[in-house]
Amino acid sequence: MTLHWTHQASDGRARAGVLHAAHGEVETPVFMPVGTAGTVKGMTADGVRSTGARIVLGNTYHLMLRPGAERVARLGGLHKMMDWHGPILTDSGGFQVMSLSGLRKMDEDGVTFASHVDGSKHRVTPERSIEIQHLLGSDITMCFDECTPFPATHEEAARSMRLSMRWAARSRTAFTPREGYGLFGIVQGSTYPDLRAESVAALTAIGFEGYAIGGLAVGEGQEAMFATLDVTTPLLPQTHARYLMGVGKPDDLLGAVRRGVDMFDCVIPTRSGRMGRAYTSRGPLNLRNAKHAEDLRPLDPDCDCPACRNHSRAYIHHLLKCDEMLGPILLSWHNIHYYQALMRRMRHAIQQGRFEDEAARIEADWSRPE
Ligand code: PRF
Ligand code: ZN
Repeated sequence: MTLHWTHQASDGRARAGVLHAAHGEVETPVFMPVGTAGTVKGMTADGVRSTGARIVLGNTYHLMLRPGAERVARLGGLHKMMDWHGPILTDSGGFQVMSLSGLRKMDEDGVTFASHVDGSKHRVTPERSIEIQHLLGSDITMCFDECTPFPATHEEAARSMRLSMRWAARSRTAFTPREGYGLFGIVQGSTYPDLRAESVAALTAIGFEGYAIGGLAVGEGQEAMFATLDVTTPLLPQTHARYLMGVGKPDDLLGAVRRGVDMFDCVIPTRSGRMGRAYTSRGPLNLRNAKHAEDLRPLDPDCDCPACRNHSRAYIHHLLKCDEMLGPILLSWHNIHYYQALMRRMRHAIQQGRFEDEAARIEADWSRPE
């Protein structure tokens, strides 16, 4: 059987389930740490696993530029290269081409772009994106799509979404099915309910092992993102995993799980960790702030990650002030651990039919003074 998702429990529209992948099983709702260039920045693979993470994300765009997809394959594939033996989902490249590369030219067939590393020219088509993801060895391959920029007129969003749907059909044809491996379609259509519905219909007619919701968290704001989820997730098959791409902050995750999303990825825990920010059960902290200079408390009293077990806010503040690399490492570790604990709490609450009670408690704690 190809990769699939089994339903365990529902509570309102929130769902708990299990993703069955070639490299292992993953309980959902799940947060996938981002391992862009073959590493979750600042962490060993063992460290990532110790946070509770069971699946990580890799990027076609970065790995095709360095070290190159064929080289990753010669090195034994992405799992072996990064010593991550659990499932890996790879993004298809279109989104990163648009946000990172220089000069781009898009046509019906694909995208030509200049590398953000050395300016060299590359071309990606749906067929090449799928081939690259095969070479990397991803458990979950993503269709090659265009993430419609925000804002977009209805006409622009329709043209862009329909191109992504033609690319989804080509991605499906290019994908070789294998036991435990799967291909996810990506719903586009900006914030327009009719276009989201058309996109879901186009993808479900083709048929995928899972369905991602793309084109959100691109500047529309949380209210519009939630409104778009409200009109999209009810249209998706109940039997398949739903993945909200590139989301988000803890309150985005909670609101999206409430609306029926099962999978997430985001650079926020690692990127904001590198910038000195910690997400905690009592809301975010900026550890560069002088108020932490003599604070002997841990980042989060409810956390048992190495940063919280062994170190004080004062020490982490000091590390950041001195630009010591351990500061960002400890904060990335804590943030990923916090995200995993948050997802586990939501999962258990769904399984026990008390999601809204738990959500209310989590939300109240975020704004409760310490
Ligand atoms: N498409 C792809 N990757 C993505 C997105 C998308 O729309 C987003 C949007 N938030 C993040 N990553 N392929
Ligand atoms: Zn911690």
